[in-house]
Amino acid sequence: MGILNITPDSFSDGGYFVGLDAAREQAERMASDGASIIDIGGESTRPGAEDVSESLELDRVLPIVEALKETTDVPISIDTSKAAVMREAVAAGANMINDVLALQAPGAIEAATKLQVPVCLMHMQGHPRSMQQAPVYDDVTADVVAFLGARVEKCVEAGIPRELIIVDPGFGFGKTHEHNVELLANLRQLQTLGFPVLVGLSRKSTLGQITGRDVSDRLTDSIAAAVIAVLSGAAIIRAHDVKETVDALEIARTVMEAGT
Ligand code: YH5
Repeated sequence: MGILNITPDSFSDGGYFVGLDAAREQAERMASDGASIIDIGGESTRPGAEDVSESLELDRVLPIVEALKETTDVPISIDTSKAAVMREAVAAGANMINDVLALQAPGAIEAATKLQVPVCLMHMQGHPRSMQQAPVYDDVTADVVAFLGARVEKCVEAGIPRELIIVDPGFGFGKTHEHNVELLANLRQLQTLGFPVLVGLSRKSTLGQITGRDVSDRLTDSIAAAVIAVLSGAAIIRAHDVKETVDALEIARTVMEAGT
């Protein structure tokens, strides 16, 4: 899953403009580098981020979905927690929902049930604005597994087919560095849920805390984490650097498939 960076530029009339040509170019590159999914969004879910209004999120994201549908056949994932954005983005051609709130926002579970597209349910402790202040767990892996298991059951009860559900431990979302490392070490336990596991560690601070690298210099860190995740059973890797990640994961896949 390639992460599409949408860079909002302010427009002279005070309106809002997103670099559509840059988005198209980025998407084309990710497609030719071997991405299976392109994820749109993300900025609003970074630690400390402020809430974005529904209309602003729609204004930002819909033109990009429309532009990418003209540009590439690679499935598009929409990174949102808002029911209206899910509906409009899928109407515009998005193929998947990536929700860091695991469909807990008002109307989200109903929207996703109606849309019948794959949905990634992510674990987060707390709220993006405050989640990194003092996250506490008794057993982080057990807590994440229990939360995701409960959300999965809610979704299935609501009418989302099991076949459409993906789970994600939510690295960096309400977790200390130690929690993140423990979760990655225990990633295999997420497979007991019986769903594909998505992992997003690309360029995250927890990697920088190990290597001391700045966010602009975490490619090697991210590749190492992606390989560990796949060897621990992850099915989907969310990554900024698609070409390098795809190469590394081809090595991992080849070796995994050669085991006797
Ligand atoms: C995720 O893990 N993450 S947005 C801080 C960084 C680098 C990257 C300081 N959306 C996930 O990518 N969706 C985000 O460096 C996600 N799983 C899923 N499913 C945060 C992000 C980032 C934050």
